[in-house]
Amino acid sequence: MKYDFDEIIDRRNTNAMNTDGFRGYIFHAGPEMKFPYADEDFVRMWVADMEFAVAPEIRQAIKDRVDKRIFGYSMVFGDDYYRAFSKWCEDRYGWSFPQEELTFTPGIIPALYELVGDLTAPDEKVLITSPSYGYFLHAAEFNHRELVCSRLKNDNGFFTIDYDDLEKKAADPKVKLLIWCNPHNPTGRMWTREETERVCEIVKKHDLWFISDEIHCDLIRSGRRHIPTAKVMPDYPKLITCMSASKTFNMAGLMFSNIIVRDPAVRQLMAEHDKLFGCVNPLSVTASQAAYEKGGAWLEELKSYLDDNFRFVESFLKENLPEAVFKLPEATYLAWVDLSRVLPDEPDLPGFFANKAGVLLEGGNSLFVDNAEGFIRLNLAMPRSIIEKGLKRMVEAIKNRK
Ligand code: LCS
Repeated sequence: MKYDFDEIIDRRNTNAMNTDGFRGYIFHAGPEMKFPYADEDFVRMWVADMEFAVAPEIRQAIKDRVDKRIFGYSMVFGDDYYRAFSKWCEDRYGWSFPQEELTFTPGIIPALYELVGDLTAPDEKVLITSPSYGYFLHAAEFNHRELVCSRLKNDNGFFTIDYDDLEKKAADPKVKLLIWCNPHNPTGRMWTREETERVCEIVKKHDLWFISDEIHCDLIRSGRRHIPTAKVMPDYPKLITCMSASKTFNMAGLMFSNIIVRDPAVRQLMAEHDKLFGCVNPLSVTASQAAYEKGGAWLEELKSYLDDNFRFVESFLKENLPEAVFKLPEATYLAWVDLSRVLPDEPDLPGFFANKAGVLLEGGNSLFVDNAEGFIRLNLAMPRSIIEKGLKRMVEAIKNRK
């Protein structure tokens, strides 16, 4: 391996959410919340960023930009960025899109917050599948829109779409927007072409706006290929695709994402509502472009390392926690583990593991909206030695509780 994914990097004093933000995010608490573990002794398997160093090719590009010494107001001019990103999409997904459809936001969360308001009226509803990434709910709440959940079906840890239920909910005349997640956080499903086609048919039939959040589309098991929703419905004008190098290359803090919007009127609305007037952080553009131009080799090694992390967790759980239900996910670096048979009467799984095992993780409906009871989500984007330590502590805590 050319890149070192075993190195343990000290993230203290970097204002990282991962190290310093868990009280607020997981427990809705402030510094008054005490644990039997010092903050630096936690094994942190929660927020979806990685413990790995950003690829040296990207770091070098940022350094080169820093050496230009001026960081004035910046926008994405010319077509260098578009060429880099569209080549990435062409090479990896066999898909491309016209340059005028490409817009930028400081993260996909801000895009969701804005689009829910732009695409729906106050009495209209937003449809998602559950369990769900929490910010799909928060985007609806922020805009005071009602959220409707269609529960994914769980077949022994493998999740599928309940088409009858989705169709029934899409048929509600007040439902105007489907926020779709592909690959899916937290279950790790990569929707197949057939599955995507059926969902697209439902969307078309009921004339919904369709946000396809594909932020996890590069973080897939080796050998797999992502199918953008836009490739399955090449002509549907009400589709918006969200992608970003931020998750793939561990630079979420740089706050830069690609929002591909087909409808010119929606692009216009987004531009009007853009509090940044189209300005972007120059270091972020440089980093994203370098990622798409030079990050491919690093990503392939990362994927291989993650594949091994997943195999390690699978065999560890089989051996040490056989009642846990866990299927290797097709995508993401997140393990979605059903502990309902292991800890059937534990109402607060993140609280239990933080206090009894010194492991920070997310789980349950309070973080994943609905249909998540009894589940925990483990972030595996870290050196294997840390994962091993975390899992051992978790198993020990479960034994002590029994
Ligand atoms: N959409 C999905 C499906 C995500 O999983 C995340 C990050 C975002 C959007 C956020 O995008 P950003 O605003 O950073 O561009 N997911 C996270 C998670 O599950 N835990 O921490 C972050």
